[in-house]
Amino acid sequence: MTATTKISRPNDLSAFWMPFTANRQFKQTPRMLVSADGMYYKTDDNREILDGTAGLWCCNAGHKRPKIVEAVKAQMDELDYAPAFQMGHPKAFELASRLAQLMPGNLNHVFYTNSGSESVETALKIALAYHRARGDGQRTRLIGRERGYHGVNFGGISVGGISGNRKTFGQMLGGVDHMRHTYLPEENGVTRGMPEHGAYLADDLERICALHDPSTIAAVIVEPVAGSTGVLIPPKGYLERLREICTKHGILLIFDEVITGFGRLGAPFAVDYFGVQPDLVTTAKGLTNGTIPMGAVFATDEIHDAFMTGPDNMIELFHGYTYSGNPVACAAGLATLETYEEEGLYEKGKELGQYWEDAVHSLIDLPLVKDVRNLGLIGAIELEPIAGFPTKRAFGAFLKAFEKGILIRTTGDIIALSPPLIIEKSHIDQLFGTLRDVLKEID
Ligand code: PXG
Ligand code: PLP
Repeated sequence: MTATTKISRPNDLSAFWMPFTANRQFKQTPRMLVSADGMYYKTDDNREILDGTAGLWCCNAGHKRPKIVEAVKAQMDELDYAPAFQMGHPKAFELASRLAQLMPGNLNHVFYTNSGSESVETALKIALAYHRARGDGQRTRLIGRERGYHGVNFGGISVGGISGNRKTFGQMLGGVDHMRHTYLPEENGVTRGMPEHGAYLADDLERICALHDPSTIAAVIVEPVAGSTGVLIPPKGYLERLREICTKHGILLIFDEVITGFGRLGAPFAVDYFGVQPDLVTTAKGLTNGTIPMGAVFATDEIHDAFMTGPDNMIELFHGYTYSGNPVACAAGLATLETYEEEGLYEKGKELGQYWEDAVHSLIDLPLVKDVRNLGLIGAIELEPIAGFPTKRAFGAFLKAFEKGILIRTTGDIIALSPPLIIEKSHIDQLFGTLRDVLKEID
């Protein structure tokens, strides 16, 4: 039977093994999105759903943006694919130059990947290879943080700090250790913006240095704001302190900006927002507005140049993906950057920040709400868990919210919100008005 004669069975959901999904539960009562425009999705039963999460933190300019749609169509007509190794095409260079211009400091070199997970693997490998290229090859340890999320590949889950993502997958990378996470509910509960207490948590890196000896440590990787594990905002002074300790010991600092990149905080990157300069930055998601899979790792001049020393016919870094710098992804990336710039979307987190913050904090009076926190256009509403049934309450909220026409995201018993940056005050009112009703109605 050929593909064209194969009977289509739209009601058969069994073949698609869905990611990070309770497959059996979902397939009993599926939630299907069939189109999207601007701030709204549409479901197969023709309901509009307000997107409170920018897809999965990636559609920062909202949906079906004309410039991106046109650029992708035109690119498919012109050059669909070009080999990525020992070949180039103009848009890959153009996009890299524009990205390097957008990123502050001397993070001037861009390595393309296809996802956040691949960006993380790439950055960790560059860190190891950098030290080796400089004759410092004993630096092989990688340090992450509890409650960190760095994607799902082996390097990322090893430096990541989520037990559910780690426990099933064997020994993972050797030589990895983890710092304490930055959530201090006693001291910093119900904080607006960055918490006051906890810069000292960065000193946990000194403890790890004392244990392993800093000369064995290649890199530290952190999310400037931890997203996936429930929006953990760094205490004032924490990232600065981490930078100081890394510099003191010759350890590379990697910021994983897969979520914070491309305007989420009200600046192009967390690097701008916090004014702390890392050595490597990982990105993905918002780079193409979520349309075509693409990630990018930024490296400083110093790191890049350390590789450019041998004979010039030598491959400097044994790493790369079939789709690194894919032309269609590059076209989407260029059109995305133009859309962000033309519409002032990097500024939105600042412009709407106060209104957003007030909306997030307006929910604290509800009995089920235990903590609320926010930064830029990110918000978290932490619920009291149902005793003995962690995650159940928040998932109930997610289902009820979808029924009532808003898309929220939950992790554990935390609701995380991260709307497209084109959001307006009326959408914020709709989002939080509906969420208030949801939180009153659920068990
Ligand atoms: N690093 C960070 C900081 C991330 O947030 C990744 C790496 C991995 O990216 P990819 O493209 O491989 O998924 C991420 C991804 C959620 C959620 O709901 C978050 C992510 C992905 C899916 C859902 O919090 N973050
Ligand atoms: N597996 C096999 C057998 C391959 O040939 C390749 C790439 O050539 C890969 C995996 C890696 O694929 P990608 O470059 O898309 O990551």
